[in-house]
Amino acid sequence: MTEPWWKRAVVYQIWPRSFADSDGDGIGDLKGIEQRLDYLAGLGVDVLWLSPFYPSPQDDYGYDVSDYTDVDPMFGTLADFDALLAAVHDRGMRMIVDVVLNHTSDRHPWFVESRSSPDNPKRDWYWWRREPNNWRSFFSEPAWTRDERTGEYYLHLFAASQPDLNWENPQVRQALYAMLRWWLDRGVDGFRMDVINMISKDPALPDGWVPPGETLGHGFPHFLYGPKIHDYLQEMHREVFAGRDSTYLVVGEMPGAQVEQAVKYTDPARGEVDMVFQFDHVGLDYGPGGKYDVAPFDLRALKASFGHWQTGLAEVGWNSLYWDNHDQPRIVSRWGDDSDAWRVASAKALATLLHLHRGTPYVYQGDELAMTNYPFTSLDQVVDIEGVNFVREARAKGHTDDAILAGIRAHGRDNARTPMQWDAGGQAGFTTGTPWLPVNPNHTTVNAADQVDDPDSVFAHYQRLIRLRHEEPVVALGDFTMLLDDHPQVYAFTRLLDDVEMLVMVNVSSSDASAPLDDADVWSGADVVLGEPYRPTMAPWEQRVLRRAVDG
Ligand code: TEU
Repeated sequence: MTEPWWKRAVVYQIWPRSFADSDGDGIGDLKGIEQRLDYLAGLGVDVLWLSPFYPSPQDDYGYDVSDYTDVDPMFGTLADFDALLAAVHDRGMRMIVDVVLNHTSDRHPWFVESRSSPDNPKRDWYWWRREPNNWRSFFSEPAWTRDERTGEYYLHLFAASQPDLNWENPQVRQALYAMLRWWLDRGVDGFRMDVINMISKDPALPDGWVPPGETLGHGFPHFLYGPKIHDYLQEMHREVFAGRDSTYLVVGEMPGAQVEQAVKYTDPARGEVDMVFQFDHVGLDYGPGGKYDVAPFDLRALKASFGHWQTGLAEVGWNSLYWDNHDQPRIVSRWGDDSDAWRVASAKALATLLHLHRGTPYVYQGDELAMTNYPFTSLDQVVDIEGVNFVREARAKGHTDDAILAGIRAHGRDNARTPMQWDAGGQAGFTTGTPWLPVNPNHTTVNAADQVDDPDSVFAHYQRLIRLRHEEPVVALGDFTMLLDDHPQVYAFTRLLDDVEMLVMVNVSSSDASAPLDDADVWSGADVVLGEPYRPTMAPWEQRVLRRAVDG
């Protein structure tokens, strides 16, 4: 059985607002992306994931869509989109688009109609209630807003300007399926589906558990794995992809998804999605206070999490592999070491660790350059709605600005959203105008121009890893076995396929490590694919990838 193409692919995420600005308005756009396609082809990635570019009031930077089948003028036109897609295909790459199916903008005509009166035919396209339940939204406020016009409340798991669609209503589902078919007819190669595991709610909308000292409840058990989630995903798959001969890529973003659920979601026989973005590892350094309460990182916890998912989807299903995206801080600053001494080595080490697991790797724009977190100095610099709402709530709870700033500096989403660093010039080559968000001052030393022709650069290391996945079947398809589970510094594992075994060892720390392997002798003479030959000690951020032949 031939494996689907995406099992050997590497995906590159573009967050259009901050990738490349072609018209000097300080905001990235589609023409800007097209102008940088040779850079992406040179990196070797197979698929571009384009975060939302649709008309939007930009309250949540595009994840509040007011028109699903057009392009926001700040990003360009549908003609620009078609030209971009054609140019991507001309270079042998594919492109998937981000679709936001759980909620729309409150400026979307569907919601404008729905809120107009209780008798409007689209009233039931959203969740309206005379009395709200106690759910908390993901953006630090009640998940219900009272609409003055009718005195009723509507549900929004995110911002008040992102009302949730009511998937119980078949008209809603059919309208979304038609939209998805519209983009497939336009030639896109698949979808990244935003918070797709939240589309089925428990229709009783019961109150959630209220943590001590809090007033709002956590509704997660009532919408993160709703009663009809598998029915809806299977219906969508039938309605959207049936009768189409291409093999598309569909990745579902699923906060809170568990391995057992992911096996069902990604089992090809069930016709739901191809892979999911799970959040287990991105919460490992969250303290009891949540995302902005930063707790120490423990490599053993990461090994336990990745190991759990590697084993859990070894037989059925498929993993996505990611450190970063537009919602996460930069990994080299988070679990690497972004000091001048270790930034390059730690970025390469973390890339090797991630890319050689079994699953499809995702590169977030700038990861391949070791872009770092932004040196925020004040809470006034926070522009992301999740951060802004968190700051307001934390201040109301009496937290000091210094404490809040520490959380924002470490885990704020704006860290991932600073403009792409193309060169050391004024605005990092991102724009000839004034960027909508300041460029990271370290762009003078961290930029693409300095790296694309440097064989020792982080960019070149990503090229090697991507080539390895294309050329070595063991990387794409080999069985995974974790080693040294309890080692606090070294992450080690093997991959095995037929008569080829690969050993991957990475010192995930800025200090020397001792990491003797029980079967060291079998690796002493192995081929060195990346890094250093085997020896029982490892230098800070040292990595080694060895290959040997085994009896198949
Ligand atoms: O993110 C869903 C999500 O769970 C994140 O918001 C998460 O809560 C947090 O930021 C990461 O720890 C998706 C999109 O990726 C995000 O940009 C949107 O804000 C959100 O959905 C609503 O559409």
